[in-house]
Amino acid sequence: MHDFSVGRRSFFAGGLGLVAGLPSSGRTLGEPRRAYGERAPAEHAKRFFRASATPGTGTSRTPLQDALGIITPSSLHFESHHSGVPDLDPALHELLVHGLVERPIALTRNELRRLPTVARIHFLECAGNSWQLHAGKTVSGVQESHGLISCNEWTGVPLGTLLREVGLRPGARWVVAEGGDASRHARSIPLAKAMDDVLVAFGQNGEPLRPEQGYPMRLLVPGWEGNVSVKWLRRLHVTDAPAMTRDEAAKYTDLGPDGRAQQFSFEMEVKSVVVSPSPGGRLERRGPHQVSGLAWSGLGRVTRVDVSLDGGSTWKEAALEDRGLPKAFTRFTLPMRWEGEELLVQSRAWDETGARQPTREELVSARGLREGPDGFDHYNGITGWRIARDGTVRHG
Ligand SMILES: Nc1nc2c(c(=O)[nH]1)N[C@H]1C(S)=C(S)[C@@H](COP(=O)(O)O)O[C@H]1N2
Ligand SMILES: [Mo]
Repeated sequence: MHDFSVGRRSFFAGGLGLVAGLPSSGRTLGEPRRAYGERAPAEHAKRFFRASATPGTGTSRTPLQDALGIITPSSLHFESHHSGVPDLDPALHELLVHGLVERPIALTRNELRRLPTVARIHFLECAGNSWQLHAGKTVSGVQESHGLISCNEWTGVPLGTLLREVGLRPGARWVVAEGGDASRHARSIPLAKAMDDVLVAFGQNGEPLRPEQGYPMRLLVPGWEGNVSVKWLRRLHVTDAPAMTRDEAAKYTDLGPDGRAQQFSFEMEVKSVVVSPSPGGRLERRGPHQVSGLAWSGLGRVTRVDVSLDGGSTWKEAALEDRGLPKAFTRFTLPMRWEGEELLVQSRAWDETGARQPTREELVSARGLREGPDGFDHYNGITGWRIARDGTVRHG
């Protein structure tokens, strides 16, 4: 049983250096103004990816270990591209809305912006995020195991508004969204979701989408596997049935233990991870520390997060920096003290549907275990980081 109590000892007990007057700072003229800002030169957080023969294809991961708050900077939003980032001219690129609609239409980004817009904070998570943990692999850190997720403020037109504007014809049941990249990436979305909270987004964190996030417009399908949020959106085809595209037939169909595949598993279920401390970081000194992490659920709000320091024997409820945002990051924190002992730090989350984040054992017994990355989508199990006596942090 671990003693979580921080007691009355101050975070600064033991002294963090004696005060010897004001730190030195120059009195020379500072740097000039800038038309477009840059971060401080001493800050180096960056996306991670391995070099490959086709650099446009593949993923890059968000450095969650460096994340502050719940918003991922646009420049650090993870990427997943099937055929690179297309160079689309916003004046020429059009979104075609057709099929079972009364008034087919083609819209540029600026024409789309004439419709009423909303701004919403949502996470976006690739279905493959954390597959290594399902497979039982040891990871270098939270960027490798969880970095295929980011959380941004997205500005756009609700897809329901756009569909009402063009008018649905009888029999309309699905919306097939197609991207303007070379792969013509396409996914089918049931009409109920399309009319609920899907956005045709053109804004990200207060400015136009970054090219890698789908400029000039993309779908943002809150809470669902990232693959459905079609980037560089060029076509919305309203149909009576799913299109059975490559990415919903050959891919993104979860295999069960009996080898049969589930056709659609859209929702990203409740999940959490400790980002501090996490591998690569280190507890520098004994005494009070803070455990901090991120929790999310594709089914709504996170209602509770527990933290364990002893590998799951005892748990304590963490504080939520809760802004009540559904399908968004929730930051959790818990004070702890460390006196040089070995710890195994874990978190587990609940969402408003009552679902609890499962253990790996629960997931493996429900879904089975296969070799290789295929078949390991939608892993949301509990993760643990080990703290060694010297304060270093590692996985496994
Ligand atoms: N047109 C298009 N849309 C796409 C993709 C793509 O390759 N092409 N990748 C999908 C996948 S697999 C994911 S996880 C998300 C990632 O979005 P992001 O790159 O903005 O993080 O976009 C989805 N939308
Ligand atoms: Mo993805």
